[in-house]
Amino acid sequence: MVRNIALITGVTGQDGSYLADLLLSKGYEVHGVVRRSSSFNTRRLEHLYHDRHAGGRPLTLHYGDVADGNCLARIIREVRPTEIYNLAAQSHVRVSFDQPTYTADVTALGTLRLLEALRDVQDACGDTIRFYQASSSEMYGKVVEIPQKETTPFHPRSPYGVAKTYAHWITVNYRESYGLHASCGILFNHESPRRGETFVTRKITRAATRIKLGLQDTLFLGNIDAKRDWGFAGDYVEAMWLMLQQEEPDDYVVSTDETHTVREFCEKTFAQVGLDCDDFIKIDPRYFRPAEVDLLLGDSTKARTKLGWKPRVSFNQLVEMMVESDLVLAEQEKLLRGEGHAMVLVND
Ligand code: NAP
Ligand code: G4F
Repeated sequence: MVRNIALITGVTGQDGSYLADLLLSKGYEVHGVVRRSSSFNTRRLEHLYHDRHAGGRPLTLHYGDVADGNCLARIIREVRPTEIYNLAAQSHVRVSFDQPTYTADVTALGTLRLLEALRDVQDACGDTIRFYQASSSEMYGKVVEIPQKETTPFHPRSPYGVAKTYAHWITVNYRESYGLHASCGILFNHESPRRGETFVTRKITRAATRIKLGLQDTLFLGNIDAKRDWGFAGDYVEAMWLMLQQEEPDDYVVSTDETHTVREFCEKTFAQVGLDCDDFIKIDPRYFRPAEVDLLLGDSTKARTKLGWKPRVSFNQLVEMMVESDLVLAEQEKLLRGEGHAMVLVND
């Protein structure tokens, strides 16, 4: 019988939760690494917990951290996965300027620790474990070519971009040195209703919906001229899985091949709730970065032809989906406020 056992680091994040949904729906036994936290950090997985009680397949969580190589080896030995998806990272670009050493330790060296643990267990147990690395379009940084494809040279512009470039190359190096089935997905920005609230798209959809319901009056932003190639996270996790189903490991760009400014994202979002964004946006220098990535635009021809992958959700549909979901949250917040409950608001 074919064993399909996946281990996901970063399972509590946006992509980890969509990937867990996808793999469970495909009949995988799914395990996730979760960091110990003083408060719950499994919010994005709650629906799976409820599914489990309704007879769905189980998701098993293991305490661990990519800063701790010993625990990674122990988890891999216990789980004996057939596929590992490395999604764990300090993934916020602005924060990486404030915490460069920590970002390097988790995002760059965390990948090396995981590859070393995989190699040790693979050698000791004779298993073959396929490996996925979450590489990023942020590695292109100050782009030398438009659009960016697999062969475009990297020029990272942030400690995060530099850390991801290390993680990318160490994965390629382990593939070439030790014959690992290790693939890197160079994913362009992807968003969803589960996106962290301090990334720009979610910050905008949260603010517009809260402004609409009278819960907020201003949206403070940084560089609204930056251009990004934004897709839907649910589509992108499918590309991750497809990469590990190929006979040969390889690296792939995953993108929509369309680019939009942050301003356009604001205009569409506010228009959807019947407002004009110019009435509410204030530019705050706090949100500018010491070095910016001005333009990202992918060329995903290789993923489309070799993997048979394509994005299903358009830019407009993505905005609509996020606004709809955040409207519900804003309505709930308003209701709670009416009942005298306080809420902590995030606007970073
Ligand atoms: P995310 O929502 O920020 O999730 C990051 C995950 O990593 C969370 O589960 C987080 O745990 C976990 N994590 C952080 N530090 C860790 C550590 N020391 N040990 C173990 N786990 C740790 O990011 P995402 O948007 O899902 O992205 C997934 C991956 O793809 C990341 O590696 C990101 O850098 C990369 N990527 C993302 C995009 C994008 O546009 N979303 C594009 C390209 C590449 P907590 O929940 O406890 O914080
Ligand atoms: O949403 P962002 O923070 O995403 P960014 O920096 O592109 O990084 C994301 O995508 C990468 C893939 O290229 C991932 F690897 C990474 O993990 C992360 O998921 O910012 C997008 C743009 C930037 O140009 C930023 O300067 O929006 C601009 N921006 C303008 N005002 C802002 C804000 N970004 C944030 N977070 N907050 C603002 O107030």
